[in-house]
Amino acid sequence: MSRTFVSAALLILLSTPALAQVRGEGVFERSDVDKDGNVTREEFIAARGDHFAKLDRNSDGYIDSSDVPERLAKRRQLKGGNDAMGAQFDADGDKKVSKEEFVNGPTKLFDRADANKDNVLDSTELAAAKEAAKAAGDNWRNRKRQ
Ligand SMILES: [Ca+2]
Ligand SMILES: [Ca+2]
Ligand SMILES: [Ca+2]
Repeated sequence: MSRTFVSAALLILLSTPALAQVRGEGVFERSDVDKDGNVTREEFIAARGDHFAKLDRNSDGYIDSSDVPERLAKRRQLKGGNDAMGAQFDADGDKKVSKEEFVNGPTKLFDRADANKDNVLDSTELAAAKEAAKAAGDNWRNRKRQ
C-alpha cells in the first residue's frame, strides 16, 4: 500500500469530526458529559477517547488505513488532497495515530470556539460555534451545487 494512500486514508478518518461538525451533528453537545450546558477542555478531550474507539474499527489501538471502510476509501482516495491533518495528529510520524496521539492532538475546533480563551465553552460560545458550523455547512452545500 502506498504512502499516499495511507496519508489519504488517515485524512479521511481524522477529518470525520470536522465533517460531522459541518453537518451540524453537535460535536460539542456530545462532549458535554455532565450536561451543564458548558463544555470544558477536559470534557472535549475526554470525549475524544470515545471517538477514538469508534474510529479504530479493528480495535488494534491505532487509527490507520486498515480502519477505513473500503467503500469510503474507494470513494475518497482519488480526491487526494493534503495530509496535513493526519500529520498533525501523527506526532511520531509512523503513519498511524495512537490513542495517545489522538487524545493529545490539536484542539483547533475547541480553540476556535473558545472566544475568550478561558478553556470553557459557555452557552454563548456554543451558540456561536453552532452558527458557524451551520454557515460552513451552507457554504459546503452551495459549493456542491455549483
Ligand atoms: Ca486500528
Ligand atoms: Ca503515530
Ligand atoms: Ca470560553
